[in-house]
Amino acid sequence: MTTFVLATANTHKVTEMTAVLAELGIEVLPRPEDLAEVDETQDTLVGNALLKARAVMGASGHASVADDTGLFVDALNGEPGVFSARYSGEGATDEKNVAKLLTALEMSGSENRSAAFRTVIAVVYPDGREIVVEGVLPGRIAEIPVGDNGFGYDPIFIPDLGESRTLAQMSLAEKNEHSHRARALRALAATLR
Ligand code: ITT
Repeated sequence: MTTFVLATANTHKVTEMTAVLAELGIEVLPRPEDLAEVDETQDTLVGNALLKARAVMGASGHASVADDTGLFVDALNGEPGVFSARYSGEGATDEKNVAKLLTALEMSGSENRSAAFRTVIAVVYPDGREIVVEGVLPGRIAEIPVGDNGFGYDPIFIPDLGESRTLAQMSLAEKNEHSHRARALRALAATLR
C-alpha cells in the first residue's frame, strides 16, 4: 500500500485528505508534531505545495504529500489566490478573510461573482522524485456566508454543480465527492497508477 506523510497543519484539510486518500487506497501518516509551520514564501500554489512537501519529507525521511489551495475571484483579478490564507493581514481568521472578500467584491462594482478554488497537490519522495497535480472547482461567490460545515471560504462559495448550496451547506462526503482537493487527489492517484 502507498503511504505518504501529510504535510498540512490544517486539521480540516487533514480530515478531507485522509478520507479521500483512503478511498483511493492511499494511507497517510500524521505530520511530524515538532516541525514548525513552513513559511509559504512562494507566489504560486505549485511553489508553496512543493516547499511544504519538501520540508516534511526532509523532517520525516518519508514520501510526503502537501496541499496548497487558493480561491481565485475573477472580478478581483484572481485575488485572494495564492494569498488566500493571509488575505485579511496579520491575525487573519476565516471570518475576517470572508468579510474582506465580500467587501472587496462589493467595492469592485462588478456583478461578476464567478470564482474557482484551485488545489495543487505535491508529492516529494526521498530519492528526489516530485509529482505535482491540480484540481479545480469552478463556482461563484455568495452574497452572504451560509452554512456551518467545512472551513475557510466554504460559506461563500457556491460550486457550479447545478444547485445553489454553498460548500459549507454540504456534508463532508458531498464536499469530498466534488471538491478541488478531491479532484487533485484523484489526479494524483491516476498519476501513481
Ligand atoms: P497548510 O498550509 O498547513 O496545508 P493552510 O490553511 O495554510 O494549511 P492554504 O495555504 O492552502 O492552507 O490555505 C489557503 C486559504 O484558503 C486558507 O485561508 C484556507 O482556509 C482556505 N482554504 C483552503 N482550502 C479550502 C477549502 O477547501 N474550502 C474553503 N477554504 C479553503
